[in-house]
This record gives sequence, structure tokens and C-alpha cells, in this order.
Amino acid sequence: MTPKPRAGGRILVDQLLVHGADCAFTVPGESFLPVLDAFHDVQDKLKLVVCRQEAGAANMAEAYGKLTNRPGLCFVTRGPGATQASVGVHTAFQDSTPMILFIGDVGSDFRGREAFQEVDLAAMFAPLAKWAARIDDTARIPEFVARAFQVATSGRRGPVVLALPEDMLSRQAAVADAKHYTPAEPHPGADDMQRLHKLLALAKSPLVILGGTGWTREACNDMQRFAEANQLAVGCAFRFQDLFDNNHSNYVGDVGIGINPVLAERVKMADVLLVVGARLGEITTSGYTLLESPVPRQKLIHVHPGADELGRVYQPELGIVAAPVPFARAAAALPRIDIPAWQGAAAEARADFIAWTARREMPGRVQMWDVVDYLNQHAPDAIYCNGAGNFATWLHRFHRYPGFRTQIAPTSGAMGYGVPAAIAAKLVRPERTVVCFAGDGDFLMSGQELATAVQYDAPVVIVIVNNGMYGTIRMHQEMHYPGRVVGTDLVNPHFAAYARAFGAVGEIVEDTAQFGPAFERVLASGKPGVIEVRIDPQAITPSTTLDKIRAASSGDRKPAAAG
Ligand SMILES: Cc1ncc(C[n+]2csc(CCOP(=O)(O)OP(=O)(O)O)c2C)c(N)n1
Ligand SMILES: [Mg+2]
Repeated sequence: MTPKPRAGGRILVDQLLVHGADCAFTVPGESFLPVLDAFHDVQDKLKLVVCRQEAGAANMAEAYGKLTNRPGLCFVTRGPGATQASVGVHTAFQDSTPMILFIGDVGSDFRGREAFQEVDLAAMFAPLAKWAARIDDTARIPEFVARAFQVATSGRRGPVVLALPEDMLSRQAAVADAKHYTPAEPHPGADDMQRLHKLLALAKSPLVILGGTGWTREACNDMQRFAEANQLAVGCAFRFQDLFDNNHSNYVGDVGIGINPVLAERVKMADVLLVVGARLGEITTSGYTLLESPVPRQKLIHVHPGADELGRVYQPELGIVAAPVPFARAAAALPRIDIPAWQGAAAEARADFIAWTARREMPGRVQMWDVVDYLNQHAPDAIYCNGAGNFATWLHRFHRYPGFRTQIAPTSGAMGYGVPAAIAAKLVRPERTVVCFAGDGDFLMSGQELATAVQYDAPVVIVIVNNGMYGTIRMHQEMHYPGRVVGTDLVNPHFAAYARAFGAVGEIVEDTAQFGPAFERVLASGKPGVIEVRIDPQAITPSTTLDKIRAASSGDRKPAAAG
């Protein structure tokens, strides 16, 4: 049967439904009106979330990808929209998150004239996306969209960018729909698993590190069974702390920024390092110091769904191209190693973790350890989101993530991520409590999305850790240019009043004891809420103060970057 002619915009939206989409994030543009018009007819199946800035929309789509393992969808306009959305694409790339950014593009009749808002989108996104392309032929929309879903979810996951010329979207074509995509998940071979077992059986001080994307709760449970059966110590890579229950006796800490020095030593001294899903990037390796490149001292067993990641920096003893789910299943089915040489080591490493995360006193009336402990007690299963800044350290170090999908955070270190991520989390999982940690600097990069939270009734709790500065950068200034503070002070709005102006709830906390009641009031309100926690600016990390850093600094002024 010949298919009925449809406009490009309609064909596109029909493909999204074919591939199981239920939600898309956007800031509209006149460049993709035919797509918007097609959304009009499918509002009961596909929720269109209208945001206030494209970075917010793209970050929400990215967080949706992290939360669901399905591509987060985002629609923005050319030039100004695409440039603002690019931060979300960058995060999806660094974090290996499935996402598709659709961009309304200049009509093909004007292309190349530097028409209004024209940018060569495929060129612009080439280094940012896994695949960036333009659809020129209306009849090929089903092919391109199917490939976009396929590419975003296969191998090392990541973002895809598709440019949609205006005239291509309004033209009609009689073309059939694609069928639902099927992600390709590489499985480990039986001989891979045998070699792994052999290497492990000969080990004296092995350590496991989990990270990356493509995990499921079942895969996490499988890894837990594998770790229990073999008495293995397990750490989690930077901002993938929710892949192993932090309350479990085999969990020994996060291998990220501000790593426990004792754990760093364990990673360095391990004789077999089993890394599952993590890329072994700069932050996870403490600036490429925990392992030597290209030949690590440890016998590295690197398991990753992207073949290109194996041997990229570190030559593995055994590289296994496998996605987390089939790998974890195979690992859980391996025969246990009887009376391993490393008996007791996991308990020792666990004791180090407990000591590292014990209560710390900081200057000032607000004690952040107590704030995080309150949340550990009263909202243990909440989804915790954050952007970038020193404030995140309190959460990363002291919060016990209880397991799969309780952390949504950017390994790309992008400020402004937490608020949109939290909104996406609440929209996808309305039954869960969602808490965002933000810095005063970080929050105002996406604070306007509070309007989106109010509009779509997404009652998230945003905790702003306010120290009146871009604290991370100030810390580095004190380390390298002591006493020469420049460009890092912030004069902030009254955050509670700001929140109220949006129709959200606003609270101020100036003393630890005020936090719990403020948190409960926000939850009870049923509205999005902001809790501004005013901390002593001296309390720059859980371990030190600005004054101490300045006093200890040798003033080794970093040479100014050339250019
Ligand atoms: C989008 C973006 N811009 C700039 C930076 C560089 N940067 C990293 S942390 C930071 C300061 C964060 O300040 P704030 O949110 O107040 O957190 P604090 O460090 O004070 O706790 C900056 C500017 C970044 N990581 N991301
Ligand atoms: Mg700050």
C-alpha cells in the first residue's frame, strides 16, 4: 500500500512516536513551525516541555537520557538556539548520554548566504556530537531519525545532532515509517570471561571501579552479587556514585575529584584493576596519575561498550568490548574465587571510607555535614542532582547514594546543570523526591528554569550553597596567586525572594538547625522550592579553609596562558 503524503514536520514527529518517545524539551523557533504543528496533534502521547533558555532545554534532555537510557529529545532553533543548547550536547558527549538535538535550520534556498541566524550546524557540532548531520530530503526523515536513535544508544552512547532545513520540513513526501530502533549491545565472549576469571584468581589486591552509562538496576544488582561472591572492594568513577549501594560493606568510595587519598593509594597499588563502563578520564584518574600511560602498573581489565575507548590512554591487560548489562550478567554467573588472597581487604577499604566520610566541623553556623546527614536520614532515596562547583563536594563526599539512579550529575563539570536536571528528573519520576544542590554561581546559570518547574508542576527542592563567590576559582586563586582575588566575588539576589517571584517557595538557612524544618516546609508546600543555605565563605572544602590555603600557598604563580 502506498503511504499517504505527509509534511516533513509530521513525518518527523511520527518517527519519534515509532521510537517510543514520550517527552521532548524545547524553546520554539519559527524555523521549525511544521514540527511544532505536528506536536499539536499528539499532545496526549508526547509531552512537549517548553523551557526558558536552550541550555535548560538541552540539559533537561540530557538528564532525561541519563534517567531512562533512552535518547533525551530537544528541539531548538538555528544560530542563537543551537549555540545556547551546545552545552547540553557537550555534557551528553563527555557523559556518554543518549540524546538527540533537532535544530530548525535555514531553508535550502538561502543556504550559504549567511542568511538570518545561519550556521553550518554539522560543522559546528562535529567535535561535540557522536554524529551531526542535516536532513535534506523529506522522504529520508525516517531513515535519518532511525539512525539517530540507533547511534545515540549503541556502543559508547552519546548525542546526535540533526539539522532540519525549513523547506524540507514543510515539503510533503509519501514515505513509510521506520520500525522501532534496537540498540546494539556488545556482549562479552566466553573466552573474555574466562581470562578475566583467571586474572582475578591470580590477583593479590584487586579493585573494581564502576562507571559510565547503559546500566540498569539489574546490572547493578549483578555487579553487587559478583562483588559479594568474590569479596571485592568496589569504587565508583567520578559522578557515577550511584552504580553501587554506598551503604554496602563492599563499597569503598568515589574515584573522583577530591578522592580519599587512601583510596587513591589503593587504586595505585592494586595489582588487578577491573574497570567496568568507566572511560578512565582525567577526573577519574586524578589527572592521569592513578594509572601510568600508556602501560599501567596495574593489570587493567577494561570493560567498555565502545571499542575505541579500550587502549585509548591505557593499554589493558584484557580489554572487553561489552555493555554493562550483558557484562554484569556474565560476571555474576562466574564461579566464585574460593578463599581469595585479598580476604579482608574490602573491609579495610570500607573502614577507610567510613573514616573519610565521618563528620567534619567547618567554620560558621551552618554545618554542611549535618545538612547532608539530615538528607541521608530523611530523603535517602531521593534523586540528587548538581552542577559544578565546590559545593558539590559536600554532597559527593558525605551523601550515601543508595543505588541506581539516585545521582544525576555532569562529569563534564558544567555549571548550570543541576536545576534543569532536577526538573527533568521530577517530570520523569514524579513519585520520587528530587533534590538539586547548586552553588550561588551555578544556580544563576539556569535559575530561570524555575519558571519551567512551576509551569509543569515539578516540585523539586533546590539547595543553594551560598558562599558569595565563584568559590572553586577563588580556591585556585589562593593556591596559585595568594591574596590576589579578582573576578570571583559575587553580589547575589535574595534567593528566597527570587524563588517566590516565580511562584516557588523560598527559604533561608543561616543556622544548621533551620535546615530540617525548611526542607520539610518545602516538601509540604507541594511546590518547587529554593533553600538558600548561607555558609561561611571560609568553608571552601570539607578539609580546609581559604585562609589555610592562602597561608600554605607557595605563590607558584601559574604562567598566564599564552594567547
Ligand atoms: C559553564 C561553566 N562555566 C565556568 C566553569 C568554571 N567553574 C567551575 S566551578 C566555578 C565556580 C562555581 O561557583 P559556585 O556555583 O558558586 O560554587 P562554589 O565553588 O562557590 O561552591 C566556575 C566558574 C564551569 N565549570 N562551567
Ligand atoms: Mg559559590
